[in-house]
Amino acid sequence: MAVEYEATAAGSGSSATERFLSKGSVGAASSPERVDMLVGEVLGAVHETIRRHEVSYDEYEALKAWLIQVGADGEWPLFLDVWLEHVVEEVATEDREGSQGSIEGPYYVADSPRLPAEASLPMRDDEPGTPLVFQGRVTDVSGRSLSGAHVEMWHADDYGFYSQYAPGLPEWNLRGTVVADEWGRFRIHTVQPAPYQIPHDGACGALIAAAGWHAWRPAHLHLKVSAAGHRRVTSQLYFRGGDYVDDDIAQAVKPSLLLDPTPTADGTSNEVTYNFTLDPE
Ligand code: MBD
Ligand code: FE
Repeated sequence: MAVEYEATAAGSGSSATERFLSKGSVGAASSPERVDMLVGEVLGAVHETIRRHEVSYDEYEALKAWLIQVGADGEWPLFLDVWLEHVVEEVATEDREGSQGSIEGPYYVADSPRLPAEASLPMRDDEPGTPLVFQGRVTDVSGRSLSGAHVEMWHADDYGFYSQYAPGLPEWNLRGTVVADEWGRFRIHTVQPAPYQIPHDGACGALIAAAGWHAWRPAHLHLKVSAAGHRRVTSQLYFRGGDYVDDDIAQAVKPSLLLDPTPTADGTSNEVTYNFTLDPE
């Protein structure tokens, strides 16, 4: 069972907003014709829902207050990545031949410490959780080694907290960029993450409570795997049979992303092999 903890919107949502804005990634991505079509369609669908279900003024005002609160809580990255990103990811990667991926989510940080092909992620001396050895190989679609590929990994700790988004954790805790060896191999020592609970004191938590949903994502490892001349794969890997694997609030689980770790001979840790195949650019 997952460990209960106090997730705060103030702690994680607002730092995700700040980081996203400072990336400067907000800009004109589409022509006026396309904006007209996309926004027109979305608004048309909302209008249709209002008519079909006879949405009242009270409900309209509740929506208005809630939308304002999402911004005030800094939870737009959380809201969008939990409820929309999985479809954007599906559309963006449907032509891939190589490894499938999943959503990035709100807690990626670029430029994590660079580590050799066999390495431990930065962690505290007494880092809680079952040790996990995550190993594999990065190849192209014809099976050729991608020497020196970068395997970026970030994940929550045993309590479901991400460094840089929860107070009290070392800056790069459980985040690293592992450089694969000349055969594309890597071996990463870390600990198994816990399931992640969406913060419940903010607007997203209020929506979840109002709709009677649960607030959980299954335990997951986040990865970005890249090599020169190849398409980067952003992925998440899950633990088969774990809580919420079949019921992820972010709908970001795919069968090819399930891990089956096995205990090592001495029984002190789990070990799993997972290989990545990158499409050409
Ligand atoms: C997460 O850890 C996450 O990966 C996503 C997609 C949304 C919220 C929290
Ligand atoms: Fe996550």
